[in-house]
Amino acid sequence: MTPKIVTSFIQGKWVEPKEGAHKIKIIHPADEKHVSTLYEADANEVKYAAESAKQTFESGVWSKTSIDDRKSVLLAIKDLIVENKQEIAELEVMNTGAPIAQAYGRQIPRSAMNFEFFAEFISQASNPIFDQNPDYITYVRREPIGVAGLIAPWNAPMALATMKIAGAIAFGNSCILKPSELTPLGFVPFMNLLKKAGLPDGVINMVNGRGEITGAAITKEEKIDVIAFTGGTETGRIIGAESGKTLKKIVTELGGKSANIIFSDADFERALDAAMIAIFSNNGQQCLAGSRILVEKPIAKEFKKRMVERASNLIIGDPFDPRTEIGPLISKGQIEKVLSFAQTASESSETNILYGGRRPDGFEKGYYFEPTIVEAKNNQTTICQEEIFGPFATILEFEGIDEALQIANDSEFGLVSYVWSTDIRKIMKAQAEIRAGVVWVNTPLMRELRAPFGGYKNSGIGRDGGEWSRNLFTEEKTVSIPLKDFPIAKLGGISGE
Ligand code: TXE
Repeated sequence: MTPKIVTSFIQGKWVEPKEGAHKIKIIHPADEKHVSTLYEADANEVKYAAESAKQTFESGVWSKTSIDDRKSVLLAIKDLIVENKQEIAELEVMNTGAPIAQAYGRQIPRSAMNFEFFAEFISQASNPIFDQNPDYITYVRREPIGVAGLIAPWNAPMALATMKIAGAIAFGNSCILKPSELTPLGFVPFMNLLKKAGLPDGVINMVNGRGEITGAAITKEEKIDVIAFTGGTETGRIIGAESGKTLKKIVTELGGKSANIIFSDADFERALDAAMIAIFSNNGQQCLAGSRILVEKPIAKEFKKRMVERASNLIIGDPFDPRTEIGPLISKGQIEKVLSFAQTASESSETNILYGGRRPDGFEKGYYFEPTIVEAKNNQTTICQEEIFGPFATILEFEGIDEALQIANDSEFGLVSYVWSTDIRKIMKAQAEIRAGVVWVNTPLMRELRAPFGGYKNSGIGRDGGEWSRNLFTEEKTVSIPLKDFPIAKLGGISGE
């Protein structure tokens, strides 16, 4: 059942809808129907959420519990996500238009896994001791930082937000989540399961609303100590600047225009399968999309032909149909943005649309966009430089590894990259020289939660994952204790005595 309204969730309770609140219509992107209404949290409501989170933190009810107790709550949250996966997945699809098979197969399992991962992580993490100096023992304590402000995007709402939530609370923090104003629905059943999992009220709070209102109030709030943000690069700049004013710690995971380099010695079929997944899964709306496909000249013609064939076979349809491979884009704004890139491609002499580039036939309603493949003559074209964020692949040809790496690095972004080759020398050169936070060699989308994830250049600042999430969400304290009495200089004593 789709909740009729969504408000804030603070101190374990849903906030009563306020008459004067700004209201946002939640739209199902497949038929453009108004399915729910969001009541926006203003700056006062964000303040209330921050006070609740701070008091909860300071009370110690969560921040001072034992690791074993915290671990069992995190595992209970994971179990409850699995138990409620149908409801959560359906709301996620209702909200995002992502194909249900992908919500079941990837997004919801990942949401559950985030809690399991951090439950296991905290039970194994240890801190360094320095005992090189025989007169002292010096060790490092990790303490929760306080209140985390978590600002999440709309493309994979549950999977991305729960990575932040699980990381924040595992280390003892309280948090305030702000989902995207486009996609609050899946968080309604999620917030409702927290009590049952044994999480004290006030540890996870949620406020909803537009970025420039509710989001901005989070970045300005002094009681918030750390911000974790995933979203667009321009928004990242604003959030970074605002957070700097109150000296918050911050991690940002921003846009990408990731190169997928396919050498002529690659396993062609596997590279083709992976290129399809990397650009067309989640309706192409993912930061780690392999959106710039670089193909070596000898195989380029065949690769383009086969990719077009595959794209023309993709099943576009109702995101609730388990066979659907491509659903609608998230919003009217997003489809207009993607269509404008198709327009640019159709007008430029530097680009050639091989497939798609328009709304598909038979879909009068909904934000549907055909899977699209465009070849570009040079990497300077708009469609090779800007993040499009839709099922829109650009293909460039190259000759030899030096040109491939030059093109791959010729981008303001550097989030992930893909390399397909059977030649270890090429692989080793590429993994060393690519300027991106992740290099996937002969595999698509391998998210190892133990390893750091984040971008170079305009793709962000900082990393998350295992130890890197711990760095973000904890303070480090160095404690030194002498092992014996030693002479302390007697300032103000009688000289020489
Ligand atoms: O994202 P925004 P938008 C990229 C993608 C997309 C573009 C714009 O290219 O087309 O960004 O998308 C909140 N203070 N990605 O405009 O605005 C906002 O409410 C505080 C890449 O929808 O960045 C939402 O919760 N918060 C990406 C979140 O930021 C603010 C995922 C993200 O929205 C704010 C999404 C402000 N001033 C888009 N302004 C990825 N890296 O996966 C907005 N927000």
